[in-house]
Amino acid sequence: METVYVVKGMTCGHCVGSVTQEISALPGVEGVDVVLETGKVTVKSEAALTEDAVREAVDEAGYELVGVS
Ligand code: 9UX
Repeated sequence: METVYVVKGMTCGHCVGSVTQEISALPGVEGVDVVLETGKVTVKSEAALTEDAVREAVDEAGYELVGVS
């Protein structure tokens, strides 16, 4: 399944790398695609992730989760 999150605060390619790395480390994640310009982070996973787990990963990277759709 795919879930789209919105992350606030990313401004460069390194930010994208950090968020990608942290979310990729969550159990069950198969792919992460970040669009820097919009802050949209599409996460492909074999099962639904908890919003808390994703929020924590984003937080760990130094950014803020502001939306899920
Ligand atoms: Mo550099 Mo991207 O501090 O935040 S990693 S702009």
